[in-house]
Amino acid sequence: QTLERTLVLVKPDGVRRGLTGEVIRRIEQKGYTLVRLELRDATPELLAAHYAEHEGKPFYEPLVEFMLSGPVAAIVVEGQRCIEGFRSLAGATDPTAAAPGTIRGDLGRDWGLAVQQNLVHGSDSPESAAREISIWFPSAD
Ligand code: DAT
Ligand code: MG
Repeated sequence: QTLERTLVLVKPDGVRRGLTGEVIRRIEQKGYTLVRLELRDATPELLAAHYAEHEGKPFYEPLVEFMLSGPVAAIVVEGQRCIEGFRSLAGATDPTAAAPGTIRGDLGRDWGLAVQQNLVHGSDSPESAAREISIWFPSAD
């Protein structure tokens, strides 16, 4: 048994399109628990910390700009192997490549939009999860 916590963000495109509930439904249907849930306006400081690994990449500035374009739903999810598990629920980074049955595959839209508009973020390792949860929820226990 590996009880884990992961940080999920419903990105501004997901919140704008009214898909927050659908993402949460899929998380809960999988059997995971919501530990924290908050609608949040990100800040440049928060995003610089969150996306530190991507700083300097060509998509970094547009990504941060997009993440500032509206509120995000920040969620701490708990469950058995939920870090890898939520990544499976989310699907491939590029929504046009994401498999049917996944959040990005089912709900992603190809409007010639950049890859950053892919509805959700999920931590990619136990180290990332701990780091990201402490960034978004500094008081999390
Ligand atoms: P993921 O969100 O699947 O973990 P990532 O950590 O590699 O993907 O990248 C973070 C976000 O940056 C991703 O959700 C969308 C954006 N992104 C990644 N690669 C990109 C690319 N080649 N062009 C545009 N945006 C990209
Ligand atoms: Mg990532």
